[in-house]
Amino acid sequence: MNKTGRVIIIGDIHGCIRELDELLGLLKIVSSDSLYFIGDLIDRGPDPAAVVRRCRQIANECATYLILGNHEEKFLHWLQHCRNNTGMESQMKGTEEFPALLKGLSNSDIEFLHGAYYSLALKEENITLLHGGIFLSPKFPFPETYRYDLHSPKELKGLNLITKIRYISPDGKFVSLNEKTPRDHYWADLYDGSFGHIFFGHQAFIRDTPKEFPHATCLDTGCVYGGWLNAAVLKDGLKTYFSIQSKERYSQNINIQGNI
Ligand SMILES: [Mn+2]
Repeated sequence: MNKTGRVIIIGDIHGCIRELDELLGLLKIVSSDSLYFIGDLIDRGPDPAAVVRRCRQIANECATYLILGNHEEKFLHWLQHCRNNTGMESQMKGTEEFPALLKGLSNSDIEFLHGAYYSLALKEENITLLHGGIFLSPKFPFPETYRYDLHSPKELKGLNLITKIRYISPDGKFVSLNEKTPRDHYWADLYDGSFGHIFFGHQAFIRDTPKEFPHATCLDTGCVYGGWLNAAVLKDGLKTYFSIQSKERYSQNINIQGNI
């Protein structure tokens, strides 16, 4: 972590390369910056391979970190099955785009994805970065810093929920999207700040600025759904947002929160 540079956190890109390039142009990245992509670089949008390549290439310009999104997690899981000839990849749902994506990625791009973090704690800033959300249950692993390729499957047990959490039941359990009831709460409404301020993505809030919660900020402003691509820039205790409007609605979605 560079004390003098900016901390820049970029929301869910989902293959929107034109908007990403525009945002990077606006940000004018310099070598003292630290850049964090909050996950879901791929799927749904026009050119996911180009987005992975750009994120990997920009690591030559400044310190760059990728937070693992549920879409990257699924892609790496799928790839593991393909490489190990298990035949299981054909049974995985939501993998239609992966063969074409794989063709567009270099070994360095795939290595970049493997180096992603389930969660990343920036102690000096008192913030934690993750893609989906967390439980407040004591059973849930403390979301400090977990890198995808540096932990055993056992250590990572339960961590994969970090990429997927949206709703939590009244008794503190993960609720999948199609099982949500009015009694369940969005995790960020309940989060008490115990792990510092959390920057996250995953849930598209279609609006021109990130959605703020008492102790968390959602940077997914639905670029791929015709919304915006946002970056939060932290410097000297101040937070500024940089925003690019999507050029078109690339994907339809059943789970948009609307203008709230
Ligand atoms: Mn996601």
